[in-house]
This record gives sequence, C-alpha cells and structure tokens, in this order.
Amino acid sequence: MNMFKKNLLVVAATLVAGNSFAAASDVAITEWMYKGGVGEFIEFTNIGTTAIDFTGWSYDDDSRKAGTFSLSGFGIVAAGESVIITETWDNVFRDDWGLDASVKVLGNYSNNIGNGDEINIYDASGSLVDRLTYGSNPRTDGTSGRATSADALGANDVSKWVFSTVGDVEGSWRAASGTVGSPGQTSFVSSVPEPESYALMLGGLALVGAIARRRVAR
Ligand SMILES: [Ca+2]
Ligand SMILES: [Ca+2]
Ligand SMILES: [Ca+2]
Repeated sequence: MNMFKKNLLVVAATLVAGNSFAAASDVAITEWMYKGGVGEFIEFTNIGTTAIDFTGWSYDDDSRKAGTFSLSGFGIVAAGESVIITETWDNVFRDDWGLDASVKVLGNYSNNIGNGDEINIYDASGSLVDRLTYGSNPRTDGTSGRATSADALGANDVSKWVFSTVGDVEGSWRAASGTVGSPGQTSFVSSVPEPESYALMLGGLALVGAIARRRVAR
C-alpha cells in the first residue's frame, strides 16, 4: 500500500471512530482577559492543521489541577478554530461581544483568574498542553492580552504579550460593555486548509462513503 492510500485509510478510520488525530501541543492559549465588562474570558486555539477532540480536556488556574473545569463541551475543535471559556453565562458573553452562534463558548466556571494568576490547559490524559503565567503587566482589565507573534504561543513568556486594541492584527473590537478583544478568532492560523488537506479530507470522505455503501449493500 502506498503512503497516500495509507493516509486515506488513517483519515477514514479516524472519521469513523471519531477520534482526535493531532498532537496535544497543537492547542495554545491565544488570548485572555482577567477582568471584563461581563466577565473574564480565555481563548484557546487549535493552531495545528487537523481537528482535535476536546473530550476529557480541562482547564485550571494556578491551582494546577487537571480536571477542575471540563472542556469536553467543545467537542471536536477544527484546525484553526478558537474557542472560549468565560466565568459568565455563555449567552451573556455572546450577546456582549456580538458573537456568531458558530463560536463555541463554555460559560459559568467558578475558578476566577486574578490579576497575577495562571492559565493551564490539560488534555484527556491530564498532561499539561499549555500554560501562561502572568503578573499585573499587561493588566488585562477591560482589555484582553494577545500574543505578539507565533513564537509567543506555548512559550509561557508574558513579556511577549500586549494589549488588544480596536482594529489590531487580531481584528479586535469593542464589546457592548466597552471591553476590547477578539474572542473566537486569531491571526495565528489560516482558516483555509492547505490543498493537500482538502485532498485528504475528500479522499477520506469518499472512502467512508464507499464503506457505508458496502455496508448498506450487504
Ligand atoms: Ca477575574
Ligand atoms: Ca484564581
Ligand atoms: Ca482572539
């Protein structure tokens, strides 16, 4: 079997099984606001090129305990997709920022992050995927913090983070409550899959279709 066919089988098997097929390190913290108009928020982004299943994943602050707040509700997070957790209700957050229904928001967590705290994300095995330890600079009160470059992602170096401003490279805007940020989107990923990804996806889907047809025929 050549490599291409083998890849197609892997993709098809993954689609059928519904498993993730990307490394955990493909998820990064891409934005945070410790205090906002309707509540703090943290944005995580799948910066890899394949979908990731968040079932069993979790978040915690500086208590560093995997399993504290479940991220399973995000389900399958597509390549390039940014997802949000917030301490307020998801609908309140959505209304304030004017978010499209397609942006995934998990609300109502109780482990509030403070001015000088830590953000930790863990995968289903409880392994740390990304961490951002921050102090009072930038003081993300009403204005979110964003990474200055792709190198800043996963680096746990807050000196590489700056305040968001309306119309910045992230496309930040002002929420109804007056706070500024870009929840649900980031400049660090391309929303358009590479041509080879399309080929793999289409090939995988065709294979799944063929398998399904064969099952029906039986
Ligand atoms: Ca807070
Ligand atoms: Ca805290
Ligand atoms: Ca963002």
